Amino acid sequence: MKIVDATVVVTSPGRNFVTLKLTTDEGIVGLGDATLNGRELAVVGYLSDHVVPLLTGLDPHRIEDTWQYLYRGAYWRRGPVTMAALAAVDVALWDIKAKAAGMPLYQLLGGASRERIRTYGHADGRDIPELLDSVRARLADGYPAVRIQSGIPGLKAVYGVHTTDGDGAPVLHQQARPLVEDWDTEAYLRHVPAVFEAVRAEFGAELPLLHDVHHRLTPIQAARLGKDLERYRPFWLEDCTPAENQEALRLIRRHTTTPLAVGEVFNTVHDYQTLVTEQLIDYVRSAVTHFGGVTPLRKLFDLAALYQIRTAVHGPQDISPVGMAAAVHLDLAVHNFGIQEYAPHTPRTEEVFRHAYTFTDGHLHPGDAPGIGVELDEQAAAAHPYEAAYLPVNRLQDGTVHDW
Ligand code: GCO
Ligand code: MG
Repeated sequence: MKIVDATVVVTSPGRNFVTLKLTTDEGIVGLGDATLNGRELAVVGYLSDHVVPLLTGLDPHRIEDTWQYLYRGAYWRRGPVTMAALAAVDVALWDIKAKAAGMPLYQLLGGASRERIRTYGHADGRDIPELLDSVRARLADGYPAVRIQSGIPGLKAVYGVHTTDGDGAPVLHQQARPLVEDWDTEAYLRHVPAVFEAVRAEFGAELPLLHDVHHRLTPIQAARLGKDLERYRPFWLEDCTPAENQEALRLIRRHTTTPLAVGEVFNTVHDYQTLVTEQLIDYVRSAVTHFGGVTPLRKLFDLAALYQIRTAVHGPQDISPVGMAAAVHLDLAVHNFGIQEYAPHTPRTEEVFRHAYTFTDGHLHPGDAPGIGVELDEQAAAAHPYEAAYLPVNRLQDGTVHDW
């Protein structure tokens, strides 16, 4: 079998998605997600100008070899643009291989290790009463675990507290220039324990509660927050510091038993080396789409398994249904699965990407369609052209830029 065509499709049914479509001489089509929120066209350029010309004529069955050829062959390694482009090729090749085998992808990855995939949903509110309503709504949706994010007294806009349009798309992400949010670390550190206190008081001790710090603290601040939250038994504290400084997690780990989750902005196993081998974290959080695909993410998961570290694939709405499908196949197959983040895509997005994966009673299943089980409706995609959109930026109250 040979690849005879490679096309990059950009569509914006509410937010931008970048998809690579590979076609073989046997008429098999494979899809891969290359969406990098806020920097989409950089990946389009990388793919169209530098990768697509190399793909035609290759044997799609040689997934590992193609990955190494594109990764080592570029000489310039790593980075989100490169690894999103590689991920799209890798997932499209797995899609083709599984379709050629007449099997859903999870079968080629070793078969199902469980019946279904436990997820967590997002609850948020501008204040605690609004957050409690949102937790109630997620529980009504069936979610077995909930991430809680709350507005902070005195701050006008913070990460994770979204306003949505009529279609459920987050308004914050539709800005033609980055929206400016504001930040005060002390106000945040004072408020979060009160948020957990209120949610535990309302919903009891058993509900798994997660919280995303979104890279905003110093190591000692993160250590303090981890300690302050221990009595509420969080499921995890996510991205408590900017973890490109992996050594920082040593200090945090010495001070708290609150489980730690890291990795959504990482793109290779090297970014995790200290964190995993020194057992400084409990969950690895990379997305298939930003990590170079199923091939390298599986290797990370196997390394993590040696240290009893579990998986928690990043699953925001800015991963397309193609990237989400690949994640759900991997989740079903690996032994050290932990939890999957999941926020359903909008109806407009689901018209463009029809998927076999299902969400029932708070659990995902990849379905049994051959391949990853996603079809791209190119006509529907063409009706939603690219729109420039940035992620927000964050400033301290004196105007200094802070991590968002
Ligand atoms: C999460 C993430 C996202 C990111 C987003 C950036 O835990 O789901 O933090 O909300 O901010 O994916 O594009
Ligand atoms: Mg996060």
